[in-house]
Amino acid sequence: MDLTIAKLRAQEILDSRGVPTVEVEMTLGCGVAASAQVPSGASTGRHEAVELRDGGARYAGKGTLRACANVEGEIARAVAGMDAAEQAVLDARLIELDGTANKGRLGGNAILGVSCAAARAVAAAAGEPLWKRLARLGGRPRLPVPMVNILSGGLHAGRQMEVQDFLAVAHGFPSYAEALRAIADIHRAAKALLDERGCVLTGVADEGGWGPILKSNEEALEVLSLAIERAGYRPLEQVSIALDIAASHFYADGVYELKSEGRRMSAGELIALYERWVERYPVRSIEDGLEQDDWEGWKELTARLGRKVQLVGDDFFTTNPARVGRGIAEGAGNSVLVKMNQIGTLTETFRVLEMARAAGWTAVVSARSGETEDSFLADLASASGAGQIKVGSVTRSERLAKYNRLLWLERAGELAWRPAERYP
Ligand code: 2PG
Ligand code: MG
Repeated sequence: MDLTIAKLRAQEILDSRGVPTVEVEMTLGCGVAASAQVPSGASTGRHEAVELRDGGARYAGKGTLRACANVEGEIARAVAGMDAAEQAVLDARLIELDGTANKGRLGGNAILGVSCAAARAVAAAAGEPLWKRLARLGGRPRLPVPMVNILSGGLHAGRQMEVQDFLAVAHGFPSYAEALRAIADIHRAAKALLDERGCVLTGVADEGGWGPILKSNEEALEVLSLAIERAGYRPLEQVSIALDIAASHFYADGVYELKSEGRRMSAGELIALYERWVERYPVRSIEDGLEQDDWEGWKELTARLGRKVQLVGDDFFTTNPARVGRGIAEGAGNSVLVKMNQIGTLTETFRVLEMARAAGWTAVVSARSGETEDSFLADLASASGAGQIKVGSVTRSERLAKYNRLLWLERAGELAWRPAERYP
């Protein structure tokens, strides 16, 4: 079968916020074609791969016509005739062609689209599910535990609260389907609790979570804890709470400002607050608890909470092998959030997953707040055996494309589900 790259097409499409992004379609020599859509973040990290945007007035500068032109022009010429099944060789060629450290010349969005479309096209040509193809890139397949957004704040919900995500992790269930059902129950119970408190709901936020106006960040934590119990589940044994603090987005000049509560805190005071939350509530995972370049603070956070709590680096690591390597060496964090578009190729994404595994760290495969209907992440999380997936809430179809795809993958019966009573 001819798996050489014959043709690339790229289309400017819209993401779940109505902002342009990129879809790439790859056609192989054998005639099989497949495509992949690229997501886009809002609370982005300083060290992420660069999304190439057009600038100017069109789409308020956010158009992706230049990125698409790069796919159909320079990239297509450079990769024509290459073997699409040689993912590492293809990705290395893309990186070399771009020539910058942050993929800013051709665009991380253009490059990732090509990288993912290649994996899909090869899977389609072989007539196998995407996860099987991806597993060949270095995974230990198993279904992921869902980490699901129930309440939203921060940049995803008009900054009503500073903490960006209050999530439920359903880990103590006999199957993925049962875990997902528990999440839907908790999501419903949270709404009922918010209604009872007479809370003004601002509709759903960017990732489909409830975006309530509450008195404090801690009140959201209280509501989520109550929702778990009201839905009939045992905290810590079946369901734990994860927080994505996204602390870089309320930090300036050494100070974390909780505006909604009229409080200003140092890194040490914020860590003390987390310690209190971990004592009082079933919190077992904290993402981006501190600012993205505060290496000393992260070491202190890890020393104080790392034995009990999963400390996930998102903006802190930006799925970057060099930053994750430093975190492992220095004891800063103990878990990595994996977002393909932060780094820009599948090969580098798998490298980060492998580094985490080798260090005994956990990993969470994550979507972006700006998503598409592409379900690629469900296959990536399953193929890699990352163990956890975070795709937003259980509303809005760009989120459900992934959660629902996992239901089918479980039903096919080839992927193991390893529920753990203790989390992480
Ligand atoms: C995050 C992500 C997804 P964004 O911070 O983890 O929740 O948000 O895509 O806006 O960076
Ligand atoms: Mg995050």
